[in-house]
Amino acid sequence: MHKDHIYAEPLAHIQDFRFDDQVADVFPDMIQRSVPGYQSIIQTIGQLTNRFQQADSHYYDLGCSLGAASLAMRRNISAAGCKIIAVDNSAAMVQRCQRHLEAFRSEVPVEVIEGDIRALALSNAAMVVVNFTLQFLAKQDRASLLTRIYQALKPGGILLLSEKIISPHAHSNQLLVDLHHDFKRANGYSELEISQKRTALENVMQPDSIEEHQQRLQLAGFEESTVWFQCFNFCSMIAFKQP
Ligand code: GEK
Repeated sequence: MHKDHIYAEPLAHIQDFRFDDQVADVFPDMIQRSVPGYQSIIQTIGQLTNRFQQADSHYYDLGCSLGAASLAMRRNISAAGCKIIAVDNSAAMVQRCQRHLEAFRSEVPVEVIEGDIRALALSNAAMVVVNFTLQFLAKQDRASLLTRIYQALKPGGILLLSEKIISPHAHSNQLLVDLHHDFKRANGYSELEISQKRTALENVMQPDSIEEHQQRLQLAGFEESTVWFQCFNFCSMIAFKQP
């Protein structure tokens, strides 16, 4: 696993963060050291797949990066006639994702698509995973994606939505940010790396609060949703379509 040193040296000009070759090469290290609970979330995606799988269905991984969620779903599908569709608009991610998936044998087919999830046709879904991807879409594009996901889900289907979040209360929000930065320091990131990465993400990633997510999920049609994981300013939710 290549170590993430992308922001280790002072940069004269910090460009907006992009999912290019440089990022894709260090992505597993970057996400493990930056997102508290990432591995537990991936494991739980597997557990949920096992529980909510339906035969003859699609399983979507939207913003799949290197395919960690697709691999977790694939390991847990035993029902017949299932297919995983993994989508990302970064060519660098999609190429590596394809290779990762080919490195393990499985009966369950996976289609890896290079494309924008905002323009993707969705259908016949037992489960849709949006693991830390919605936060990269423009705010005005988020509701329509969730509505299309709800419409594509079969009765009894679920959406797994993980996001970096903000707290609407300034004091709590600052504490969550500080605790997250402590987590990054403990994982070997320097002050310079933390601050340069923060600047790079500023225009690219705009988090919502949990309340905003819940309202949006409800408006999209989801009858029920729950936060099943939170660590500092990172959380993961499950939204249900009634059986
Ligand atoms: C994981 N889910 O390891 N269309 C398609 N892909 C997009 C779009 C878009 N409009 N916008 C961003 N992406 C993964 C981790 S990373 C999260 C997801 C992070 C893609 C982008 O190219 C990147 O690969 C991914 O969403 C976000 O479980 O790096 O914090």
